[in-house]
Amino acid sequence: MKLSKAAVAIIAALMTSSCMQKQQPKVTGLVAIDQCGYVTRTEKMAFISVEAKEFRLIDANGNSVMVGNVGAPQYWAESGDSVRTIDFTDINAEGTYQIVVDDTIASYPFVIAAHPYAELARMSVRAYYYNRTATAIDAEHGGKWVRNAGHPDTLVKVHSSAASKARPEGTIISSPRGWYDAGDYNKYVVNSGITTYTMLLAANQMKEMAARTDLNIPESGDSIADILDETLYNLRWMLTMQDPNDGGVYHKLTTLSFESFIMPDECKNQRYVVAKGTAAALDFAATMAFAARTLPEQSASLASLADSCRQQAAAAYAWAVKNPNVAFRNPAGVSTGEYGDRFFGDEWFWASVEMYLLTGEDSYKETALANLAPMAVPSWVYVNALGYYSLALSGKEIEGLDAKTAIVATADSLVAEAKKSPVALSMTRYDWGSNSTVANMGMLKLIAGMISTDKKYYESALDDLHYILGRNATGYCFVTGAGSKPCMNIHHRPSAADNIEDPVPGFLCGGPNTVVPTDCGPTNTRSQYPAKAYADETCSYSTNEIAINWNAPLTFLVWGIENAK
Ligand code: 9MR
Ligand code: 9MR
Repeated sequence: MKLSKAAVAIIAALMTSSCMQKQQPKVTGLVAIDQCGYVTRTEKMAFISVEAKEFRLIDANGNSVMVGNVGAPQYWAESGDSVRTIDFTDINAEGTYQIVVDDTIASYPFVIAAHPYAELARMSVRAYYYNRTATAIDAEHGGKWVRNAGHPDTLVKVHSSAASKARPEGTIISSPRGWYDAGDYNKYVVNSGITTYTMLLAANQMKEMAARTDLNIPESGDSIADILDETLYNLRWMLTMQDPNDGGVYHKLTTLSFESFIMPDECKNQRYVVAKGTAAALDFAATMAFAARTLPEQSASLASLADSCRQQAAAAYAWAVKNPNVAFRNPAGVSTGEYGDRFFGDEWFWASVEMYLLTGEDSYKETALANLAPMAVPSWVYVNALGYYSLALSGKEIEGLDAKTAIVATADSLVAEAKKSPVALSMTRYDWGSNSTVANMGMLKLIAGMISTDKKYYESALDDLHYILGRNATGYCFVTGAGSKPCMNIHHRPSAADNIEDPVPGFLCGGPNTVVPTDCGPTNTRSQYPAKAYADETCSYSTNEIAINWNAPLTFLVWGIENAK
């Protein structure tokens, strides 16, 4: 049959009309990618947990640059999903891309670049600036998240639990500065210890990056690296938490109960320093000893601060020797964060290693050896890894304590675990703050890489970062203000009370866990699968709070990745 000219024209018109056009692939979070991008010349993978056969990688103009097969499904026990791998490692040209699966599903756009995380590296430290207590956040440094100065903490009362002869109950002390711990407005020494140390370690291990990274904070432009300036804001507060009369360290500075969701300058409740404790004293001693040893290398102008750190570290350690078993529990009438810990072997180990590295005195070495235990991924409650880090990176040695071998062996077991995982993840247990567990694992691997130079540690740390930035079971990028679908409704009082839609940027949210499934009310709407048990809701303090000790390993991880090339 011969078609008339008119018929041909009609068919041609139909073919280009929308009803005949192939459907545009739908952009969804179903393709789990690192929403902040991938580093050129590294392994690049995305995961998908729905039925899928073929994928294409398209560039910013929509042109296919790669076609490949989606991998076979593998069961991920913690998420309950069968996960398939999309591997586009071969593509290294810098640019913006999308993954299209079976011509129906498209990922969010993402970049491949030599330095995809440069801004994230800044944001993760700038988050601390936003959590400063006694500083007004101005437009020049804070952008739209302007707020008044929060708690001055110059008229803090000594709580009955902390009373001593020299400082009886009700004594007024001044304990200004420091960061708010988290989404609440209190300041806790135990948690500040690991946080401050981790930030100091990042600044110390990556001095050049620290020196060139302008964070746009009030101190920017002075002679000290911005990341260090930011950290010293908290360290200087910590120094005020020691009772100069006996060297003991108060566990926390807090209201009696949590403030409601109001801006910090609206808070009017009395603040107290509460009970001294062994964990606070040892974490304080360790952090200050590290600061005393390393600050002078950073800047001559920090010599006198380092001297105070040295003296106060020794006094805190001496208090702990006299009070070796004072476990902190919230006293009657105090209901804020507890950070309670009954086992101090790891704190003794860390503090003793730091004191030995600072002073060279044998008694510290002996105490460190007496508290030797297999190293574990660090958290606020278990800190022996920090002693291993310091020793391994110090260039010094302690006979009978092979820190380098221990770190590399621990990293090896984490890498082996990730190799077994369908999503290249070392973590199998989802605790409160699980995202920080992932970040601390990544940090540990990077430190192993600093010691051994084997590239596999860097690659595996990169997988940890990919998980945090969106390659996980929830579809969220777990850092506020980053990626295509970041967490929005963090359990963070200023972010909830400031009438600004976007949360304060740069914060790592806690992440999935099944610890308090009812934090948003008795009806459990969270998944039973730990990797999916996450709620981007303000009420979900157990999955969506932020905390200083969670951001610190994120900073180390992102800085370490950015600095590695
Ligand atoms: O807001 C509090 C948060 O900062 C803590 O991490 C969390 C766990 O201690 O507790 C939150 O406060 C909640 C309290 O524990 C129970 N009642 C609801 C509070 C949050 O609105
Ligand atoms: O990070 C802490 C987590 O390990 C505990 O299980 C939890 C409950 O005690 O508390 C977390 O720390 C919170 C602290 O108590 C108060 N400020 C907010 C912290 C993060 O949620």
